[in-house]
Amino acid sequence: MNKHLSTLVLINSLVAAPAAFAGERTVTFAVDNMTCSSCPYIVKNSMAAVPGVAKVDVSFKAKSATVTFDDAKTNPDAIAAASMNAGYPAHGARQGS
Ligand SMILES: [Cu+2]
Repeated sequence: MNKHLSTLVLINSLVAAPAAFAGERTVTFAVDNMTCSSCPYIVKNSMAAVPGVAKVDVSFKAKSATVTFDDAKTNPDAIAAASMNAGYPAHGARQGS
């Protein structure tokens, strides 16, 4: 298998079977201070910058952020702190999406 092909296989397996990775967790936070449609991008970028975070979906309408992360590398407190440092306190992390 050449290098290019193996990269494609890796990407496919990440997309197709995220639950197969040990230690992966998804939590949903309530996020304060999102007042316009640009805010979710800032929240998303600040949470995504935390090492170990794999995926962030922010809902402006629901004022929430659903984050998938590797719990060997980070935790909900660190993710919430990153958002808070950007001006958007995140709290009430609950399991699942
Ligand atoms: Cu805004």
